[in-house]
Amino acid sequence: YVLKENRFSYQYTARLVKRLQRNQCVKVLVADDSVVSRKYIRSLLEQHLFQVIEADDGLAALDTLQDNPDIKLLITDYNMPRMDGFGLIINVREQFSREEMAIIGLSSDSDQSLSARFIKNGANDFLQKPFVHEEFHCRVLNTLDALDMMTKLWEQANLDYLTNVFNRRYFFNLYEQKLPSRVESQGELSLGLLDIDYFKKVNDTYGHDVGDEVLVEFAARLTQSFGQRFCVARFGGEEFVVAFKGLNIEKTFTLLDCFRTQLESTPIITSNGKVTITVSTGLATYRSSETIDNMLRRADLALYNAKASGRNTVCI
Ligand code: GH3
Ligand code: MG
Ligand code: MG
Ligand code: MG
Repeated sequence: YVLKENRFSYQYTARLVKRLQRNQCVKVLVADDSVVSRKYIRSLLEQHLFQVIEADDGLAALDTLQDNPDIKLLITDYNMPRMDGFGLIINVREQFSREEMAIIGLSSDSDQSLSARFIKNGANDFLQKPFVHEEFHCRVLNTLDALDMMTKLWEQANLDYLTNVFNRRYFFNLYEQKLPSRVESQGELSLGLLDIDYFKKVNDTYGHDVGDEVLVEFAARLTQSFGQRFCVARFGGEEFVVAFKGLNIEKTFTLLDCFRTQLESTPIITSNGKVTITVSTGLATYRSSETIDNMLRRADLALYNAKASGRNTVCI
């Protein structure tokens, strides 16, 4: 019986420690016009090691969010001057989805319809003031656990399991159908289709695990070179795509060719020694009102030409 008890308490403690570690990385914004209320909520959150930022009304909260887009949880009062809680969350939901930020509404108002209205406007939960500490903590932790779970689900659906770049599904969700309007609003668009040369040989020579390491490093270099500005996705196997938007074809070509020369001159360090790889790239630039499938077909044709002309090259 004692053992059982210990095991329970060990698991309980482990869960608590894990949560506290998570909380340390979580920024919470508290929007409330009452200083007393704000300080009180801050003290409750800090007991659980959260990073707390305060705002004294809805407009101030919006400003704070511009400077801190990594805020994970917004706790907002209803009645506030300049902009109330509803105005605030309607604005916030235009910029941050439920997968990106959680919102808990608060009010000391006795109006019973407030909780439903908060939730309809985009809040995840609502608390009536005054509340008991325990309920506050339970709701905050539940809301954040749900957010973590949504983030995990989103990542599993949209990121490539091996290399952590976007997957095919994400790429097509982003570009399918909406192509013409997207290109018009963002300027030129080119797709670079990159395929590692003779990758089968890497697997055959060094083994599949080293092949995986090479793919991970190749994706990391793509992200390093292009990931900040452009969408980098793994299409499957050793084939990747980069969507260059707002850049003309000459500049895009230069970037891709630069990546190619850097790749061939910088061996990849693996658990089985250095491996040098090269890449062939097909490049296609958007033509008026064509579909993403058509662009990809043209990029694939250019890639075929790059392979046929001896590999380690960029073809248009
Ligand atoms: P080419 O220059 O014509 O592109 O030749 P290649 O050998 O790169 O192309 P091919 O399509 O014949 O072979 C691709 C290889 O990539 C075959 C497959 O086993 C390997 N591959 C696909 N996905 C993975 C993966 O996730 N991990 C590893 N290690 N290998 C993979
Ligand atoms: Mg108020
Ligand atoms: Mg290949
Ligand atoms: Mg291939």
